[in-house]
Amino acid sequence: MKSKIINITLVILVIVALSALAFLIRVGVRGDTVAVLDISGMTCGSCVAKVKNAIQTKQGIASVDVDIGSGRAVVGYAAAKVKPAAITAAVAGLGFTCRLVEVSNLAEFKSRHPNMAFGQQGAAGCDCSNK
Ligand SMILES: [Cu+2]
Repeated sequence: MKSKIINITLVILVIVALSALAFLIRVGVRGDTVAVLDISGMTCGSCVAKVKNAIQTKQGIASVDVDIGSGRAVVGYAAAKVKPAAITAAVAGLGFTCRLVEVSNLAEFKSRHPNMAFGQQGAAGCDCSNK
């Protein structure tokens, strides 16, 4: 009985440790560039989740914010690791029409959009719903 509890505790600890590690690896990407995408065809939260996932799983992505109302996605990424064309292609691959609106480095983006909130990674943790 006692060893069963210890086993369960161990399993839980391992799961927590692994998810913490996965999180660290993901936020470990330092975004130095911000791409703003115009996406048409998103109709519900599931579309948003699909778009987010398609972008997020690419290498070099630091943050993804998708706003269904404006059809805008703001993506923070490492320019050395991924090209904006690859990001739009990932979204287009889902069947959405995706256009690259703007690419700027972090400083440019902040000065152009001073009211956008940034995520803790220093990339575009943008709250587009404020627009
Ligand atoms: Cu949908």
